[in-house]
Amino acid sequence: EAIAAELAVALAEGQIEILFQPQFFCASDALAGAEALARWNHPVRGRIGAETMFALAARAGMSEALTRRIASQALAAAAAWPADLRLSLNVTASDIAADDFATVLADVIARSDFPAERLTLELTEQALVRDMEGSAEQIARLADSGVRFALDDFGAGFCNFRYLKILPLHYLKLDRTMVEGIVNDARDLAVLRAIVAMAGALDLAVIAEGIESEAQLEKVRAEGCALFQGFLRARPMEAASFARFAHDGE
Ligand code: G
Ligand code: G
Ligand code: MN
Ligand code: NA
Repeated sequence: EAIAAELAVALAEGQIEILFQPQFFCASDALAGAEALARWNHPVRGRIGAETMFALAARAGMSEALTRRIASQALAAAAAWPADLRLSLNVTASDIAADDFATVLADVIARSDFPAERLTLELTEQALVRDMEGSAEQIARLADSGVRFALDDFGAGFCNFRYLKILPLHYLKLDRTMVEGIVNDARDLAVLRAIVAMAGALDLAVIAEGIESEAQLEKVRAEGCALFQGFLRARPMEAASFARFAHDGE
């Protein structure tokens, strides 16, 4: 099919680009690592976002090839970072649905120069709904090898608390809609406070996403979020820019 051929060209010719968005510790403002955000720079159609790209890959039966490429590209870049920084990768529904998801990822990690212990995989609830128990098994296998897991976009959709019970999670990543209103809306702040308390009871570190103002940062810090990410401090950047940012703070 046409899409499969185009994706094959994209993989062969390096049209898949990965941007890295810095993540920081709330307490110290120190750099903690980065989230890899992939996109397809198509020579004719222009920039294709990750979601569309993965939908096309799924249709073309190329999900695994795309996942392998993005993961290995991101791990290769991260191998040159200072050794205290973590890398976060997003995991899609088609990844998790594959029976050999854990094996594929373990293989990519083994071929890289980046240790499993510094890798975080961000899972969305949407990625988990299809087969939660099957996914949980594969997630547990990767967790045993040192990979950490984050539940991404928390608060954006239907929250199924069962994920919190059965998955070996390390982080809870708040969707940016959970952060947007906390400065001006008492109810929004109350929801944030309750989630942070729950996360604390479950021994999960909270990552606040979409921090765009100092006032928001002050609030998530005061409420006890461990980490933050957002345009206030840093936008997603090219690999070389992030490497500079990581080594000498820009
Ligand atoms: O950066 P951007 O606005 O394109 O991100 C849009 C969405 O695409 C986000 O929800 C993000 O999690 C997802 N995404 C970005 N990069 C990847 C990737 O490499 N793999 C997967 N599965 N999703 C990604
Ligand atoms: O769904 P996920 O969390 O994986 O996707 C992260 C997305 O959020 C990326 O597309 C990234 O560009 C975007 N993002 C990160 N920080 C901010 C921010 O401060 N404001 C807004 N509007 N988007 C952000
Ligand atoms: Mn994410
Ligand atoms: Na998110």
